[in-house]
Amino acid sequence: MPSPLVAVVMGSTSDWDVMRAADETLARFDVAHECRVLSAHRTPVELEHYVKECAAGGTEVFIAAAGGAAHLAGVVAAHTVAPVLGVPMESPSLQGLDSLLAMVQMPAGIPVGTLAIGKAGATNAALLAVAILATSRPALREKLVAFRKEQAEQVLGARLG
Ligand code: RP5
Repeated sequence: MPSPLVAVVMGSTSDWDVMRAADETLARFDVAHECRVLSAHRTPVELEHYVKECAAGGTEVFIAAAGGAAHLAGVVAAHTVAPVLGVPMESPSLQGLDSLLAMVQMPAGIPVGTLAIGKAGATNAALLAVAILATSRPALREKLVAFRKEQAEQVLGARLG
């Protein structure tokens, strides 16, 4: 199996309802990607193996989603020099503020680009992954420009009442 261009990992199946937005966004841009459930604490060995295998096989961007203590994205970043985009999941106890603070507070040296909590973060992580890939892929850049144009037209064409 060839490595996906973008690897999307999440800590639990309970994250999938939100992370579906990243999957759908990457699919919209025809970006080869794979979504997997792998946990930093429940499956640490398999996670390390997956990240190293993807990175060696040509994966260019990782997206990692987790909630609560949310160390998944940091652990992914520890095993690759490819860009890692983190999506904090909304948690039942602290509404995702815990996930956000855990993810965004990476000590200097191992960066994680942290997006917004929840679905907006999932969508934007995918769009940012597309933008990263588009720096060296003119066709993908064109698609991104068209997406922005379509979005602007929807806003400008909105009729209220
Ligand atoms: C994290 O703990 C997962 O990313 C999820 O957001 C959270 C809760 O996981 P479950 O208890 O629902 O499996 O590891």
